[in-house]
Amino acid sequence: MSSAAKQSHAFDLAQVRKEFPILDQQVHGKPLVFLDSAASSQKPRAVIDAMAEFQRRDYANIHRGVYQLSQRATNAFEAARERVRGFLGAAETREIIFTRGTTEAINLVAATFGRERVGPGDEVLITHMEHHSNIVPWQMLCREKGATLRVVPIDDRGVLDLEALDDLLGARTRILAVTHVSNALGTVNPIAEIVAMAHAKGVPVLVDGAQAAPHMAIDVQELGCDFYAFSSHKVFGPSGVGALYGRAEHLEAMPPYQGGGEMILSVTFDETIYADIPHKFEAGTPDITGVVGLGAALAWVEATGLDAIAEHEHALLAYGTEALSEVAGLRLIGTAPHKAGVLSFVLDSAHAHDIGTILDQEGVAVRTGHHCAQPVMDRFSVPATARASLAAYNDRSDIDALVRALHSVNEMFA
Ligand code: 7TS
Repeated sequence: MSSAAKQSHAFDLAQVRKEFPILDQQVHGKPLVFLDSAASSQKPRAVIDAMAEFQRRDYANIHRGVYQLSQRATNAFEAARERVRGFLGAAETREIIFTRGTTEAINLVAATFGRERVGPGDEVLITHMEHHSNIVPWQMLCREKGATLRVVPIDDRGVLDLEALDDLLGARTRILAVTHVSNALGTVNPIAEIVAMAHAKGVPVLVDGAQAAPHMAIDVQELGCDFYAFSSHKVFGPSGVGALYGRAEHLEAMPPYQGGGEMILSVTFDETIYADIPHKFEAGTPDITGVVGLGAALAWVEATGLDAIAEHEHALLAYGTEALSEVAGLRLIGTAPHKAGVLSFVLDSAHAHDIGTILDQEGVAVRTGHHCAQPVMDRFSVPATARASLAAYNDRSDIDALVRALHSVNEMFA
């Protein structure tokens, strides 16, 4: 079988596109070309329907009622936790904590694990390509504790300097927080190798998986990391929910993040006994329907096949990289040899915001700005970039539309 035939058997792009009803519309009289999935992905019918059905038939608060509906809702919620476990390759379901998303997951670790571990004179290590979500919580912790935030440099392609990383992992390093995939550059970091380097020096590792989860198969046991965070809304699920994986031995030793209902075994005015993990970290009524939606999204991803998605996106990234090289005055920001589906660029002729506005008139949705990664913009001495980001449902015609629209930007500003 030819590789093309093999791919079409494994991954039916036309069918995938059909499963996303939002894609079938016009904006400004032009067919919608959605190239902003790194900000948030669109939702397949399976997710939209699962959430609607759940609310129509099974909705109730969880972990408390003895009645049918509450039990059904609890079962659906806990089934989603088991699905997240499988998705991440975690050993145990109790290692999965539901959060509001990646941002809250990182804040949770900084405020509990971090606060207990980091003291005056200690160091927290991050990299120059982090999203603000994986910078600011650590900066806040360092301020509070009189600790120092150290930053691993990146080169002109946006590749992490692993030698510098090794040098920066020192006797005072208490945690390393690193992104799996950069949202602004697309760089895929060699997480297993990085974790091995950190662990050799006794440093635990948190991985920000927000941009990896939609694009590649993840196995936290193979990666060896201590924590792994991702957001539902970037992996075809609803916004407002996400998950944190943490090794059971860490989670058990960590103090709770927030206090309230759900996270206790018993409460008196003198003393509270906390619930076991994962519930210890899930105070208050969660986004129940959102979690059910996340479960449906991961089921969709698994049925579609992450390896097939990755292969499709990789081919599309290569096609897009080649096609953009033909646009006059375009410079790609982020040219690492190992990249996920992000095409960040600047044009000589126009500012990123003008590019975004003109592309929108052509029906092409891209994000422009600093992408919540201002240190990356500083590193490349640009105020902002335009970023086209790919998902399973994009095809070559989307790239062609982008390139056509960029030619019209050039003509307009010539
Ligand atoms: N980490 C990375 C690498 C991200 O790309 C994002 C969101 C976050 C963390 C935060 O995720 P949240 O779901 O908690 O908000 N990135 C982007 C983006 O690139 N454009 O909009 C949001």
